[in-house]
Amino acid sequence: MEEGEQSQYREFTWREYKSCAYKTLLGDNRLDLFHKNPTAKAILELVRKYDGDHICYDHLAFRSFGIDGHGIDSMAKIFLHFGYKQHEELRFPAKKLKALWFSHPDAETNANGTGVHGPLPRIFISELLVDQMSDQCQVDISSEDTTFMIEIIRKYIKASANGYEYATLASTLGCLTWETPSYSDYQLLSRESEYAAWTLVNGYALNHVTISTHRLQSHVKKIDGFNKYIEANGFKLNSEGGILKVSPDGLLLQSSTVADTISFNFADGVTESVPCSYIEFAERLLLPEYKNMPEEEVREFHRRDGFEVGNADKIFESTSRDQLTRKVT
Ligand code: OOG
Ligand code: NI
Repeated sequence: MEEGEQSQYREFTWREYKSCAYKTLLGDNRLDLFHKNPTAKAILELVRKYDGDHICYDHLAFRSFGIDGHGIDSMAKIFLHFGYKQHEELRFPAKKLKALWFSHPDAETNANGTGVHGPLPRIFISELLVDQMSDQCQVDISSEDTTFMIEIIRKYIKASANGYEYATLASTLGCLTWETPSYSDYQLLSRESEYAAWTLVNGYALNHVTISTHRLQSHVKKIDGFNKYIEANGFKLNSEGGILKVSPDGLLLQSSTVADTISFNFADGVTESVPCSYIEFAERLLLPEYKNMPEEEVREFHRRDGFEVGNADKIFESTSRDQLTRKVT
C-alpha cells in the first residue's frame, strides 16, 4: 500500500452486518438453493422474464429434528435476533410435526423493492417431534434386528453435539451439522417418516422459498393463471389434495412444485438420488373488511396473513416419493 492510501478494509457496522446477513439468509444469492435446485432457479428466471422484476418472497421454510436443541429454536434464533416475532403454532399429528411461523413488524419498510431488497418474508420452521417416535421401529427382515427410529436420529444428533449453534451457517453453506448418513439409516427412516429422511440428508437447508403471486403485475398474479403458466412451461406441480390448496376461509391460496432430486453419496458407499428443495406460490386475498379497497392503496397487512394446517399438510408432500414418482398425464 502506498503511503497515504486508505485501506479498503474497515469494520462492518451492525446495520451493515444485519443487511448482509439478511441478504445471505433470505434468498437471491443462496448457493444451496440455486446449485442444487434447477427448478427453483428456472422458475424464478421464467417469472422474471414474463412479468418483470416484481418477485417478492412470501416466506422461506426450514425443517429440523425436534431433539436436544436441534429443533425450531436453532434456526429461529437469528431471525428473533433481527427483530422477527413469533406467531401461533401449527400441529400435524399424523406426521408427528409441529411448526412455528415468524414475521417482521417492519416487513414492509421496503414495500416497493423486490427479492432481497423487498419486503421481509415470513419464516416457517417445522420440527419432527422425535420423542413421539419412540415406539416406532423397523425390523430388518434378513437379520430380524429391530431398529428404533429414535435411536437412528439420536446417533446423528449425538455426533453433532452442539452443531445446532451453527444451524444458519450450515444452512447457507449447504452442509450438514452431523456426519454423512448411511443409506441403510436413510431407508429405515424414510419408511416411517419421509420428513425425517429428508431432514437427515438435507439438514437445515432452505426447504423452499415462496413467491407472492399477488405482488406480480401480469395475469399470473392470480394463482390459477400462475399455475397454468408454470405447467404449460413443463413443470410438475404437487397434486396432493388438488394442485391448488385453499384455506377454509378461502383467502390463502397455495401451490408448489415437486422437489428436485440430487445424487447423494452416502457414508456406506451407496450413491442414490434424494429429494432436495422445491418452490412454492401463494396468493393472499384481501380480508373481507378491505375487499373494496382501491388496488393502489393495498398493503400486505390488508391481506390474509399466516398459515393453514390443511394447506401445509399437503405442501409437505412436495418432497414425498409419491409426488416425485408421479407421472404427469
Ligand atoms: C413446509 C410445508 C408447509 C406452507 O407454506 O404451509 C408450507 C415443508 O415442506 O417443510 O410450506
Ligand atoms: Ni410454504
